[in-house]
Amino acid sequence: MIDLQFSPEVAEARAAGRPLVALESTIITHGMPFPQNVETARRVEQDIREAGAVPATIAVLEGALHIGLTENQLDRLARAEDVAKLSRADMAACIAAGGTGATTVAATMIAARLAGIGVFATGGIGGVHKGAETSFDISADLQELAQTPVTVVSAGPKAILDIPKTLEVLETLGVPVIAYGQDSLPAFWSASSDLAAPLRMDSPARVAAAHETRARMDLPGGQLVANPIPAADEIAAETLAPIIAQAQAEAEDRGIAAKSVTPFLLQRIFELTEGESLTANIALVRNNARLAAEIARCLGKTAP
Ligand code: PSU
Ligand code: MN
Repeated sequence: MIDLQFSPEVAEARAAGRPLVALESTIITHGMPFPQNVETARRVEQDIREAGAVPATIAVLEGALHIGLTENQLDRLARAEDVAKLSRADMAACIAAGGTGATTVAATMIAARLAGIGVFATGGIGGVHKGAETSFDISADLQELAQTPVTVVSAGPKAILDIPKTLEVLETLGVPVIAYGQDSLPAFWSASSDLAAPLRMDSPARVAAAHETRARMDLPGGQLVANPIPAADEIAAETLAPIIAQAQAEAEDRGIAAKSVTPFLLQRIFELTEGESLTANIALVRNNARLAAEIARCLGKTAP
């Protein structure tokens, strides 16, 4: 088994059997500008503590897979430029080469499983990009959800994606997609979409019970929770649609491809909304962190 580098806070929580919530680091290095990225990362960790769980932010630093970062490590990662964005395909290569990289949803799920952490909070998962019928751009996050048993709390697929196609692929892969507290599938910056979610759950205990039932059935793969952004922070889908379309057209004109697509789109939408998309993104991540902490607290407490 690969060595894991636990932060003092996470090591202590493990020894005491306290509930842990994994957090990714690509959102810090590629999803938000400095200094909002590090402020958000710290704020989200604090939200998890206040909700009675322990945060474990995951990253690869100089060849070591870290489960939980110190203040200093978090700060250095947030300021660093040209950090690799790691997914299933390149995480091991980065570790073997002694490199440094931020973990995406897929890579964070792999690390969380190795560390025995069942729940992970993020903003939005990667999915099927618009135009995937020609570009074939489908995030490795979807395959990961199909094979790694971690419950991922998101605000739904990012609205830059083709959401109906993303749902279809998740269905094909056998991934439970659970809207939290409503019937409609949340769409990241907007609390609802015109698509019904395949499943609905109304309490953290129910999500935890479904997670544990899957484990007892020996089913590979995780669950995707889609937690709607709080109403006060959402941006209407109609407002965003032309902005997303413009960002997408620019990405195509400039030949942006592969790993750069999502970071480019998020950055352009941030500029075009004059920061409003970032404010909403921060609110939804915090909301997901609080729910993930509640789910983590229920794990191990549901009846077999
Ligand atoms: N959620 C956010 N912002 C982000 C991400 C999630 O609010 O930047 C990151 C996650 O790491 C996710 C990645 O795995 O975007 C998706 O990248 P891609 O589309 O290239 O698979
Ligand atoms: Mn992609």
